[in-house]
Amino acid sequence: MCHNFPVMKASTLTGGADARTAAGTAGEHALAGLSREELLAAYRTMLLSRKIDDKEIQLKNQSLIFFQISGAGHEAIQVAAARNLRPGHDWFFPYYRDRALCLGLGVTPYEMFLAGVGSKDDPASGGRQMPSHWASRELNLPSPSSATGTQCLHAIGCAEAGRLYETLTAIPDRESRYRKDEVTLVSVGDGATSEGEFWESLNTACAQKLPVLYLVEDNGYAISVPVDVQTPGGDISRIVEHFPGMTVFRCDGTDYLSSHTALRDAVAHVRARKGPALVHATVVRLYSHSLSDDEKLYKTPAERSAEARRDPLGRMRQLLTSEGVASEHELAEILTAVEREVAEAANRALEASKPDPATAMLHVFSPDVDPTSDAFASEAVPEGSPDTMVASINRTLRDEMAREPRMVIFGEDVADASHEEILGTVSGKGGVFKVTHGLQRAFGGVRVFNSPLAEANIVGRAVGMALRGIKPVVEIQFFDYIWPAFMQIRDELSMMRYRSNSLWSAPVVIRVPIGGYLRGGAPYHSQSAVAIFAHTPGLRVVLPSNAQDAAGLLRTAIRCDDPVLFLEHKHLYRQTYNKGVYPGPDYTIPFGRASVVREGTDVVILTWGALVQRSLLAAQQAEREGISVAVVDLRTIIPYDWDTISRMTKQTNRVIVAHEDPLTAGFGAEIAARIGEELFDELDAPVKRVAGLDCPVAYAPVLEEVILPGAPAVLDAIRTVAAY
Ligand SMILES: Cc1ncc(C[n+]2csc(CCOP(=O)(O)OP(=O)(O)O)c2C)c(N)n1
Ligand SMILES: [Mg+2]
Repeated sequence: MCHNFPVMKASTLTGGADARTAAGTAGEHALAGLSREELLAAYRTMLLSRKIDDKEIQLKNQSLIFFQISGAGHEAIQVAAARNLRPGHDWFFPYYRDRALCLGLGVTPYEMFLAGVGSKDDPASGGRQMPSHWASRELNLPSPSSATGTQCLHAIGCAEAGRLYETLTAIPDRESRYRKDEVTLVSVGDGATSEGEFWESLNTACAQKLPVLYLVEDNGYAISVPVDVQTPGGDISRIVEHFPGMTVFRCDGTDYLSSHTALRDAVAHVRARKGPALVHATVVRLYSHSLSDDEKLYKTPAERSAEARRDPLGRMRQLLTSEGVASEHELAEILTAVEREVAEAANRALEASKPDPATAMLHVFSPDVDPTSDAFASEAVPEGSPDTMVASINRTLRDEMAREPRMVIFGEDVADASHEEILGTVSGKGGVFKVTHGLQRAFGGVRVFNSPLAEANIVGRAVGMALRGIKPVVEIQFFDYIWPAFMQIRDELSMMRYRSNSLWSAPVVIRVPIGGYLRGGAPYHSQSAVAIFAHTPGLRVVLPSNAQDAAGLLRTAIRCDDPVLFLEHKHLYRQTYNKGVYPGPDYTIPFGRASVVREGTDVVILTWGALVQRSLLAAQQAEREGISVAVVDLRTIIPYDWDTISRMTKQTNRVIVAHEDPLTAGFGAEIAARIGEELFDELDAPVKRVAGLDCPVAYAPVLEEVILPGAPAVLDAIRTVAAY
């Protein structure tokens, strides 16, 4: 959300003029079969929503809360959605404007104000999220982000999780985790439908006929950008209705009866497992985008007053009185009661405690399962003869799939063959590097399957599944192509636990082939940029260099409760020097424990990945020159093993950090800086970095050889540091 400017017009709620000019549709609908109680309850929630907005605006202007975004003008469609769905039974992926929806589901005004004041008692985030990011376990309301559109893919994963629980009978507690007729609701604005994630989600919703209900609340604007600029033809449902299997419903989202009818029919459609549906509701954004925006800068006075005439509250009041559902007096009583409730809730929230500053670092990772602990230290129980790293990873995945019925594997080309009936005739693909070969054959296409060629789709769906306890271990085919998923990784996956104060988490493992030294890998099959992910709080970053470590670290990744980026060096998949004997089906290695792969007394090389072997070769040569070099394989970057770094620095007093990432802002810079800060007195030479050049990896082998550091570059560094 954007927030820069302070102005906001107040609610026109209590004025009746706008209501009188609103177009009523009540007669046509004969009250849509709704009882007096239902209509009044709906009205009350709509009114409550508006009054909370207005109170928040007041509090923001008094600097008692720090952000405000309103749902004014969207209340009718949202309450209709809430009243046609079932909190705690169905699942909900709303967006920041869905106040009335969330009130209708059961979030209380007090909880809303707790978020506004940033209280530690805010049940959605404990003061970590902006207001209007509601979350609740009881209501099946996962923690949302502010990123427009990412929630669409979570909704897909959520709906898939329901289907997985329905299908995978080996999951012990599955009955309590899904409902046969559950619906997943995802709501977006007209602007958010331009995000790729919306379209990626439609692909999967339709291809898999998932029970997902899209609600597009089209207020004609994305901040200041009008919908005709946003969407070809200015009408999203005209485009979406051509998706095979999608059913579109349209309604005037400012008219409660029209909204109710559309939602009732759409929910019934999805609940009956007839496929996904999309409700396109036209609404009005009665206030500026947020309190930081001033819509007078881009909406004409005529446009603004036309919008005000469609105020859903005014229209509802007119309906209720003209149809004899309630008198003006009764509506006034409701207003008084709502205003009292809002004032009391706000006052209570203003008294609530703020978070303790000492808690700022809590909930970055799981407080329950610590993958750095001795609980993950185990003895290898070797089996068979030495095999490659690729074989070791395949075996580990196989053993974990057998052990954990909630685990699923998906990504591009990871299945053996999407059309299972041909598996009798072909041996199967099983990944472009064959890491997942045979897993679909062993565990079936429900648990091992291909995704569309869409990286955000892979990670976003995995997040949605993990929210419900499925254990996705997904593959991004090449590190070079992880970037469409970066939004999902950085703003969703890694942030889910922190932003919700551990109410929700998404412990997904993302396996990614990484790195160069391939001869011909070129700029798009050789990238290494580990440091970018190290700069993503909430994500574990693991990079094994040999077969046995790969097994132990991957198993820890799968069994821990944090999101893990598991980086598999392509060049190391099938070397002979890093082969290992499979260490058994329960072998785990704690994160944050480096491996001293060579002892030495004069210089220590801190390294990981493909540079481990190159450093060893350089160390052997240096030995012949009379320099004793230790080599430390960090194995995990987040967390990194400071104890071992510190001990080895004290032992040798001369340090090299060697990695494949480009030099500038590589993770070596972090380690060097920390050694400089904390161990300066131990150093007999400046910390030396050996790294890739600050350029992409070029195709021609002669270029690749100078761009990526090899043993000669490490040896040069050893000589320099030793001679200092
Ligand atoms: C990915 C992303 N890009 C940009 C923004 C900033 N932003 C917040 S809301 C918004 C407009 C959204 O418009 P729409 O989807 O129509 O919803 P509305 O606010 O109109 O209800 C923008 C650009 C964001 N939050 N996320
Ligand atoms: Mg909009």
